Amino acid sequence: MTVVFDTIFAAGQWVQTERAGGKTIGLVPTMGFLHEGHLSLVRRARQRCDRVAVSIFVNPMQFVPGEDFEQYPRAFDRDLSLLEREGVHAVFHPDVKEMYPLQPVTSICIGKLGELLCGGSRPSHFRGIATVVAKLFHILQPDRAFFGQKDAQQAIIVQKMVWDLHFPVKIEICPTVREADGLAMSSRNVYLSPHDRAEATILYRSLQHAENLIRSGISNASRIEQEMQEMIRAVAAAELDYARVVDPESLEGMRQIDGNVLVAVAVRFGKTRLIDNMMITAEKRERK
Ligand code: PAJ
Repeated sequence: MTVVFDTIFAAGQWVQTERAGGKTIGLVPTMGFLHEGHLSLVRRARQRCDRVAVSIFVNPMQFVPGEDFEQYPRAFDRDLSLLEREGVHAVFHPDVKEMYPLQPVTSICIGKLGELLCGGSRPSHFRGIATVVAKLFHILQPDRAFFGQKDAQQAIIVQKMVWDLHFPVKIEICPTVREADGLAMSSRNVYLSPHDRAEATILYRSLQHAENLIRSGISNASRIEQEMQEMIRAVAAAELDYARVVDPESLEGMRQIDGNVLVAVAVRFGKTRLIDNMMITAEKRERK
C-alpha cells in the first residue's frame, strides 16, 4: 500500500516508525509528471532499500523568474497510480506553503559548480535545487537517494553537497532513459510541437557525433564542441544554449581530452529548454 503525506509532520512520523523497525529508506526526489526515467529510479530504489519514498514537489526556488513554474505540468493522480503499481511505500506531496512557510534566509550555496553549464542561463537554479534536496533529506532521512544522469550537473552538485556537509545518505546516479529515437525522457517534452519533437533528436545525435569523434581518437575538445555546435545550428527550430566538453568533476572546459569527459548540451525549441549529456571515456591512444 502507498501512503501519501502532504505534511512534514506526517512524513516524519512515517520515517520514525520505519527506522525504528530497522528498515532502510530510499528516496527518489521528483517534480512529478512522471515518466519511465523517473520510474527507473524508483525500480532501482526498490531493489536497494526496504522502503521507498518518492517526493513530488514542483520547487519554486529552482525556477528563475520568467521560467515555467506556473505552467510546469502536474498530474498527481496519474503519478500516484504509477507509483502504486511500482510498490512505492510513501509519497510526499507537500504544497509550497508547507515547504516554504516563511521567506527563507538560509540556502545552500554551491559556488562555481552552480554557475557553469546550465548555471549560465539559470543563475539561481542550482541553489534552489541544493536547498530543496537538503530539506527533503532532513524530512525523509533516506539511507540512499536516487538521481538521474540525465541531469548530470544536478547529480554532481548533490553529491558534492552530501560530501561537503556530511549528510548521512548515499547518492546513486542512474542511467538516462531515452525514447526509441534517442531523445532523453523529460517532463518538458510534452511542451514540444510535433515538428520540434522530431527535431529534438539533435541533442542525442550531437552527443553521438562527439562520442564517435572521441572514439576515433580526436582529443581536441574545442574541435568537438565546434562540430556539435554546427550540427545544432543547422537545425532551424533549435536555438543553441551550449554544447560543451568538460571535466566530469569540476565541469570546467578542457583543451585535450584524456580519460573521462562529460559532453553536455542544452538547446531551446521556442520556450522549451532541453538538456542531455553523455559520459565518455577517451581511450589512451595517440592524439590526432
Ligand atoms: P525531475 O525533473 O522531476 O527529475 C527527478 C529525477 O528524475 C532527477 O534525478 C532526474 O535526473 C531524473 N530523470 C529525469 N529524466 C530522466 C531520464 N530520462 N532518465 C533517468 N532519470 C531521469 O530533477 C528534478 O526533478 C528536481 O530538480 C529535483 C531533484 C526533484 C529537485 O526539485
